[in-house]
Amino acid sequence: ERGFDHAEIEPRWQRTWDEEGVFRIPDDAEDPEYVLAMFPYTSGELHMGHVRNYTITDAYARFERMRGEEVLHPMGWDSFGLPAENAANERDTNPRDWTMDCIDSMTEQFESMGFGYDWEREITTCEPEYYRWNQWLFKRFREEGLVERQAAELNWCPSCETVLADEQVEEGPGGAEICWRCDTPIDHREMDQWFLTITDYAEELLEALDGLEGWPNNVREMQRNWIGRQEGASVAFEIPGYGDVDIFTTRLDTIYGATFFSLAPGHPVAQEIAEDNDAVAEYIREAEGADEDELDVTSGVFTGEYAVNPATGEEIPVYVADYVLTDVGTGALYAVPAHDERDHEFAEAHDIDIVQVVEPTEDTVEHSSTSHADADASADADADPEDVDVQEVAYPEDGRLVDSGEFDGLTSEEAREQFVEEFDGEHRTEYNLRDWGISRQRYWGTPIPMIHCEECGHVEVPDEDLPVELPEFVQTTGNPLDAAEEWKSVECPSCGGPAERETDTMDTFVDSSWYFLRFCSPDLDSAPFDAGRASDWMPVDRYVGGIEHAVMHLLYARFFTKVLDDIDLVEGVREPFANLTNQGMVLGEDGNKMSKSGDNGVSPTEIVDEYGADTARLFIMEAAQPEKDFAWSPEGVQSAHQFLQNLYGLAADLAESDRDADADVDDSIAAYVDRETDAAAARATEEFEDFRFNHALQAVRDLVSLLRRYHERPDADPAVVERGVRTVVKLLGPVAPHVGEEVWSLLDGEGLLAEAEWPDATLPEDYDVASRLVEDTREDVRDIVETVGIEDPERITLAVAPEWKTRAHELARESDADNLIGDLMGHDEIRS
Ligand code: ANZ
Ligand code: ZN
Repeated sequence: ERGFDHAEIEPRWQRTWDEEGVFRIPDDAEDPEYVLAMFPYTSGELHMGHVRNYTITDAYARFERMRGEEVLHPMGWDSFGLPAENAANERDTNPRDWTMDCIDSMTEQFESMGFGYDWEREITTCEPEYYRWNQWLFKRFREEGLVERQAAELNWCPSCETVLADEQVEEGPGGAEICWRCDTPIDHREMDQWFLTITDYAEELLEALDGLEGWPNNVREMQRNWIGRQEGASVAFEIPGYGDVDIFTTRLDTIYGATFFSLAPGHPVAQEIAEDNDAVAEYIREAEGADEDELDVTSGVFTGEYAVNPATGEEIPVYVADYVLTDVGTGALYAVPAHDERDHEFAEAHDIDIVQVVEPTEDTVEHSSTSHADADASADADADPEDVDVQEVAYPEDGRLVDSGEFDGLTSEEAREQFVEEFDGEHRTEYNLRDWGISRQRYWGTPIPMIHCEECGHVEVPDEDLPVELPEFVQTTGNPLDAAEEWKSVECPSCGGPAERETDTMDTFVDSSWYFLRFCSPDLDSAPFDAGRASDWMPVDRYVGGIEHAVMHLLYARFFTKVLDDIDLVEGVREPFANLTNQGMVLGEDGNKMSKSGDNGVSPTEIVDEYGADTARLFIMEAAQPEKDFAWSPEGVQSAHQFLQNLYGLAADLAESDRDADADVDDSIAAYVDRETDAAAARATEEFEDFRFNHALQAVRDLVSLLRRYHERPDADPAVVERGVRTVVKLLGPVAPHVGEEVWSLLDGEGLLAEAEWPDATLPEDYDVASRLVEDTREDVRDIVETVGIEDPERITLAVAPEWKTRAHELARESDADNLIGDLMGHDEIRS
């Protein structure tokens, strides 16, 4: 058998695809299948994680194209960000040149992998043609009231006299936070920053998660937690001399147990008290400089004031305490040490009374984490309220009210409901989600299109002056934009007087919040994207990328999409990504995360040089289903390579053999092989649709071994073998496209394989029983995974497999389809 020379065939087919425009999608396409991988940060180097990510979308895009779909599969560059600035400083170049070099080398690496992108739609976020639309959108958001200027706490280096991004803060001796540049311990300073008020969309962002059925549950859950809705109430407590102060609570049922009252250091009443109270003033000053991460729950100061509990009429002492956050709820709370762990700790430290007002019931004790509820301990044995000693530890669960005046005996839930009216409160929903601060004090990002004028305040840069382009890069200690005196000084667009440009740039997550829309019309210079086309082409049908983006990028992109729909820039697109897949990690041979710095890294370039892109692609896709991690394996790579060589050998053999030579064909075996071919096609198709490429490839491999064995028989029908191999090549085409084209042309296939028609995927009738079994089993596995919560389906499959086999054999005897099922099961999911 002969082999192919990957170094010769791969570049040749890449050129052909390019010349034939195989991956181009015309603007007048109606509703193409939109397949997208999260675009890469321009680090300059492609790693195996990228290769995996992009192989998945490429294979799927090729699959859909062969099925006759028009496919939009674009690529671009997430090219703003701090690493470019750091690299430029280290190498004495500038961020732009460094970034452009990275893009060049990454483009080359992408092409060498055979990824089929519509390069005419390439977008680069650091180009003014792109980022001007960030600026334009910022203004549209501002018109909608979605941009606010708020104070935010920032890292400040007193020696460099500059704000530091979080990434520029390093850990020094003794865990101190120090400046990355000069090692000076950093301060925190409150400074005004630009915010996008994503909280206005909190409710919709949360609610709509239920409808995102094409998303993994864990990502939806992470977003739910991040948004963090809390149902509660607000009630006013009077602080004589200072008026009514609203609190927010999720536990209104505990109001009779409130023994003190706490204000956040930033609460207006705390500030007011501080005016005549030095101790409080001093405490607030210290709290503001402190690091948020080292929160001390017991830190606080008594103000000398008292708040009136509307339930009891009692006066409880008012503290200013660090654990109360200024921008959460109302920034004020009543504290119930008996039923809240933080309040309990604070009360112990400050010698405050602890009064129990909720008692466990049988039900709650059983489920309570504070009691030792063994699975089989009976409820009544443990339900003794005496077991709960709130003087020792807080009892934070629901239960029945005690010591609550006329309301004793109510359940917590009933009390929460009744007390809202009883104490003149209001139902109130709070979210953990905060507004999105987009100001970054650095150079390599989109300039925020604002101007500060002494006379007029914050003035927008007029649309006709967009883009505000970045000035030349200079190396300085602080933000290079602050040093760009000439760039900074402008005429105020409103009064014509001297004014200064905003020198902050935008968080690069702004760039990635709408880039998927730009792909619809990447060169448009009158709007960020063509509204009609975007409305037709969106949402992205298949989005693939890392789980590390579960919250920020994916939430911001959802937020942008909703706003853009609300301001009629698109129509009827409320969600950007219909289906989402988070690919797992590629681990080193040692099972640790593959990294460049560790010594377990495998460079894609080396693998491509040695074995070719198809081998790498095939190995990666066979190793595991997309969501799962897998370890790099030289044997696996070898095996993938050998498989491709064998396939090529078989095809070369066929191409040379005398096709109508023999008449000694055994028709029944030929019919069997034919049927196997159809079955493999049907099965692979289903698995491709399900994103289970490893299963699809297993079916292909099994078919190839059958064909090879059959081909060696004297009674083989060469036409059947050839039909089989043609089918194999088509099924393999999305994953190993170069070898695919080569074999396709050996067999005189018509046109390019990349544009050939996907094989007919109807399962032969007598395969019904077996295929349903396979389906059922998969359902079982999914059910088990869901219920048990085990993350390793492979192990579960192993566990249920014997049972599956028994059932399969029973059914096989009944249906007389024994050998067919046996064969199908030979390539069951048990392997790996
Ligand atoms: C009284 C109370 C009694 C509360 C009790 C809890 C338990 P979670 O933890 O999600 O339930 N809270 C309100 N505003 C706050 C702020 N600005 N900073 C820090 N904490 C604040 O959050 C809701 C609870 O957090 C609220 O309910 C409030 O304490 C506290 F047995 O009110 B609770
Ligand atoms: Zn002005």
